[in-house]
Amino acid sequence: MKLYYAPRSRAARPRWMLEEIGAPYELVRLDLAKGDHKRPEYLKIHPHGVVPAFVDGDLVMFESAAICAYLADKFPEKRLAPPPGAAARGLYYQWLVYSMATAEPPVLKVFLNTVMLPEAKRSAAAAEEGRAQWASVARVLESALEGRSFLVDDAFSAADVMVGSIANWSKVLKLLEGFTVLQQYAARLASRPAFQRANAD
Ligand SMILES: N[C@@H](CCC(=O)N[C@@H](CS)C(=O)NCC(=O)O)C(=O)O
Repeated sequence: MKLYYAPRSRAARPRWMLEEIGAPYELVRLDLAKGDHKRPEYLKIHPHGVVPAFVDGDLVMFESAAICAYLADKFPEKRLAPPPGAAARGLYYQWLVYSMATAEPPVLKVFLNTVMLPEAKRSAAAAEEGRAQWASVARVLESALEGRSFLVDDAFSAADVMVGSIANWSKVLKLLEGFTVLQQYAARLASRPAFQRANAD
């Protein structure tokens, strides 16, 4: 298994999964500042030229959530996903998709408009809109996590890798203030040795 990776990026999610699993893998580091991800060799692996991308034998794939879900199924003995057909599997799919479709966009909006874009291109209104949208996501997550440690069946899963990575990103952007349950969830996940190894650089 080979993971195309850059530090402090969404590639930390499948790296975290790989560290939870403990199977050997190769980390291919791309220097985004040097444009490694836009070179023709890499564009053959990821047509959008972003990280992560993942190779396992003949399989070449991208999208962090899909890679995490694939890895959970490849190593069923690690119990990182409820079994197919179980009711919990439905909720697991729900949170995996929610992470990308609903939770990440507002965090990205705040990040772009407060950190990433050049100052002249930032919009305070867009950042505020992102904060409001995130608050509604945070309330939904807090209600799902009330009285439990993890999202699905109270057992750690790939859904926690996805949602937890977004919760920890939102913490860096100071979006967790006032959301105590989510703060504790983010801290619980960040204290896992596999999370720390995946985010060490
Ligand atoms: N939805 C994709 C997003 C991938 C993505 O946008 N990656 C960013 C880093 S977090 C990237 O490579 N950006 C470099 C660029 O856009 O030039 C995923 O979750 O895998």
